[in-house]
Amino acid sequence: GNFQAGENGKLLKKYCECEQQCLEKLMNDILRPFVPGYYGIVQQNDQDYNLMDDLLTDFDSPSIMDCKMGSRTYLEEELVKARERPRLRKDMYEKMVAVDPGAPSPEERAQQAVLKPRYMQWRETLSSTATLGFRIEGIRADGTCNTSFKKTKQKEQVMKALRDFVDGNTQLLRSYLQRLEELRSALETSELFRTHEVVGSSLLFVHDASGLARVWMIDFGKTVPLPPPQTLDHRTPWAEGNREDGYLWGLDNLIEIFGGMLQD
Ligand code: 4IP
Ligand code: MN
Repeated sequence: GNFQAGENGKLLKKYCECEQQCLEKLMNDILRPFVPGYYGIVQQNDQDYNLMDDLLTDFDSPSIMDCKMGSRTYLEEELVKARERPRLRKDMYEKMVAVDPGAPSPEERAQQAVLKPRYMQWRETLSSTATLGFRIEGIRADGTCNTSFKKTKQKEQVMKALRDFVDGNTQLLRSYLQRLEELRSALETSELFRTHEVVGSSLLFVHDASGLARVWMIDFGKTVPLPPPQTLDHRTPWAEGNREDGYLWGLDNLIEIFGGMLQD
């Protein structure tokens, strides 16, 4: 897999240069408390890894949720690549028909393959990514993994998944909501966030029976610097070329949903 257990509360994640650059910069950014601590590159069995904090060490049998943030889950360069040298992806076609046999177009069916942007956009519109700016990728609780959220799209479906995740515990909802609001304030002042396109990054929610609940930003393999002096507000709708990622729009929606659940 992508991960190896490290020593004393650390984790090795398969090296990715983009992620390495980002983690290094995050260590000097206001976002530092919201990301895993980063300790540089290490080698193991001829493979390079990024060494970072294992975010689960302070928890006892944690419940974990991964929410992929943003309204776009692929870099704009994927569109350029798909136009200039289209690569037929049989693996993505297979993943598509496994979820919805009716999804491929007649042409895609004939080719038994799809282009990557097509697959990524299909995933976005099937889930809440396109309509809410985030989606639940997976939840792990009581020793079982649930990744069957590919069609979790409506606000009500999202709320049900969140309520199940916290097992109806409103104090946990409150803790998460507070942490999300703190994160939003930090994001709105972060120099790194203003100057980077943040795609495919997730929020990791972790709690346990003690009531400890935290949220971290993870996965920076597609977080890339913009050419200066370009900046993003992360709320403006995406149009090809503007590089907006919808990250804060998604976080606004997530915060509103948590808040709404506390009102019910
Ligand atoms: C995956 O699709 C995810 O979108 C990956 O994004 C993406 O990796 C994969 O593209 C794609 O197959 P499923 O989640 O539906 O399986 P992420 O890494 O953000 O989770 P990229 O390379 O875009 O980061 P390929 O091209 O790696 O297969
Ligand atoms: Mn992820």
